[in-house]
Amino acid sequence: MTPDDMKREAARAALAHVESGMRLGLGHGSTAKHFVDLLGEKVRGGLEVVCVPASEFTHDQARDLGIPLTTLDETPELDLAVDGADEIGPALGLIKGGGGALLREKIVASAAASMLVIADESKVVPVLGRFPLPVEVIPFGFGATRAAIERIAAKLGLSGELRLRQQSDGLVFVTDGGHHILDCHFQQIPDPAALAAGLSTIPGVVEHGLFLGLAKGAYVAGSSGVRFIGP
Ligand code: ABF
Repeated sequence: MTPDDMKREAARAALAHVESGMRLGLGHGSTAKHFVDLLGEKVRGGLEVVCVPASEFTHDQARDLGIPLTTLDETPELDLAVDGADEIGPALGLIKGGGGALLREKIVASAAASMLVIADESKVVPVLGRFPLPVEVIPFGFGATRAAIERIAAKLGLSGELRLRQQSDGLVFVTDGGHHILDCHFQQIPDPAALAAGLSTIPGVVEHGLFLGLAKGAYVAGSSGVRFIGP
């Protein structure tokens, strides 16, 4: 199986949780894209769901597949959110946001009674942090926000480069919400809860990519098949 086949198999496993009548949150990224593709097939087969997409990309994909869409204004409570992750650590703690959609992903996941993660085995890690932690920041006051993040990191014994995310053409990346992303290369985050709490105190931080206590399970696909990681 190629890594892409694994992502598709993880997505297929999560699809087994979807029933007619459900209100779904749809994530973003290449694994979530497989889920949306497979969901589209089910919808064409008669499955009745309404979905809130977490990115413009997923919105357009779902719309093109004929998947009924709604918003969190019309449908503030969801039954299930299904999304990928950049890292899956202990206790189903996640790093997300490599795809640049972490804010909407977190809003959608938080609106759902349950969140399932879909990923290939490469995403499972013993300690979060090898993947640079994305922190979404307001452009205004960027320098002060960056300095505040550095202070909080230093207090927790974390060091590493904080890099403003750029697009391939060298321009600063702008999120769907009009913000920037600072990728924090900490390598290891032994206490994700303390870092999450610290980041949340900084006014210029819109959100961060630590998703703690949100995922209720993960389907992880490897060459020998799909396994479930539970709480
Ligand atoms: C999103 O997709 C993320 O938050 C994460 O950044 C990414 C995972 O990407 P992929 O599924 O392409 O590996 O859900």
